[in-house]
Amino acid sequence: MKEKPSLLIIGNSNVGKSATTKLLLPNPKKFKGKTGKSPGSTLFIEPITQVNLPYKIIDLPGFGYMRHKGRRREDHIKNLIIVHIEKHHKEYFFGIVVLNILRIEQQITKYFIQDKNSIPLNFELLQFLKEFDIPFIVLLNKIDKVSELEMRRIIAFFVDAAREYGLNLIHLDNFDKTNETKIPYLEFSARKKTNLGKLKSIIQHYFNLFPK
Ligand SMILES: Nc1nc2c(ncn2[C@@H]2O[C@H](COP(=O)(O)OP(=O)(O)OP(=O)(O)O)[C@@H](O)[C@H]2O)c(=O)[nH]1
Ligand SMILES: [Mg+2]
Repeated sequence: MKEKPSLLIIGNSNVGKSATTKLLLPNPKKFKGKTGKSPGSTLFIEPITQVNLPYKIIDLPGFGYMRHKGRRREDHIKNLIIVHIEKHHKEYFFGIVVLNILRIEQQITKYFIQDKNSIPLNFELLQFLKEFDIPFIVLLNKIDKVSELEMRRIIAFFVDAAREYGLNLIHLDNFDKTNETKIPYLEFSARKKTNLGKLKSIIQHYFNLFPK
């Protein structure tokens, strides 16, 4: 029997990757990975498989935001992720890039101020995934922590900044699945399960398309 295709879950530390993973499992109680208050809860690349789940989920360790745990470990994790994707990109039918909506502005502004020639890590990651032809969605998580107005403002800022780096983002509701030059995004809350149905249906769409 052929291996099940994989779903990639990637993003900075503590953004809610494991919390999102848990919501996709038919049997969340059996999920051994933990979600935690301390960044760096997930440290190993271990595929999650369940009998009633038609694909594997790879909940990658988070990078960044681990300064107290040391730069060397941070570089190590970044390397681990790059090597992993280079080696396994063909097995992925879809990817979810999880961002913490509360950190977006700060992160982008930091790069603009520090070094105008450098590119924010998350944009770098989006470009990296595009190069490997893995279709993916950007999940703006933790929207339960901001007001509707605040959310709209941050999203507009994010979409504008991304465009400057040549990344065209579009809301999932307006995303054309037959023309993937744009990258879909979706506001989300793993805590409140906001838009979980929409997320599941785009995952299903790409799962069905994947050659098995
Ligand atoms: N308010 C709120 N908290 C959330 C949400 N999603 C996750 N969290 C919390 O954020 C913290 C980090 O969540 P995790 O799922 O462990 O994050 P992670 O990205 O897997 O973190 P690492 O494994 O360290 O990279 C936990 O305390 C979660 O309960 C959300 O949508 N809203
Ligand atoms: Mg985790």
